[in-house]
Amino acid sequence: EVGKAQRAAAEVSTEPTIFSRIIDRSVPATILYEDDECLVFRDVAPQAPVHFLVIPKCPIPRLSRVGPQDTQLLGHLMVVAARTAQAEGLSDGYRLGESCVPPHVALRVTLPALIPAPLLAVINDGKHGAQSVYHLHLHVLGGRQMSWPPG
Ligand code: DGP
Repeated sequence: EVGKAQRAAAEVSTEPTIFSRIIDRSVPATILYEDDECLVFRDVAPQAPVHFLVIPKCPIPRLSRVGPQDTQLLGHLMVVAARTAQAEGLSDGYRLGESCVPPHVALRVTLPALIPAPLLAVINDGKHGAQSVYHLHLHVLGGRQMSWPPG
């Protein structure tokens, strides 16, 4: 669990994240879909042949900060995730919410005994949830067989 714990960051400020800069186009990303409420773009470190993120344009930092006023928005994010998955050709299914494998997991090839198996999660909330970017996001992964349970 070392890698995941290192990658997870505590929520230290309410400053805009890298995702705000993707929304305003000051950081480039491969954008798959956009509307007034959300943005969909490919993950910079894909963990499957298809791996994209669905984010609200309003900067909700994490799932535990949502309230009743966000009910419609959260439903919209899931509908957009499903429609984008269809557009991406994921007709054999996909996973909504799996998180990433730590970057050093590639070392498992050479040091399998020292490096833990990839740790998977669903929507990451906070430090214990191994969240690394504090702008709420859904992961969508597909194009390969997923395993269960996530770690
Ligand atoms: P999480 O661990 O659930 O907070 O995942 C954050 C994801 O965001 C992670 O899979 C990598 C992705 N990511 C981080 N920075 C960037 C970036 O600058 N561009 C893109 N496209 N994705 C990013």
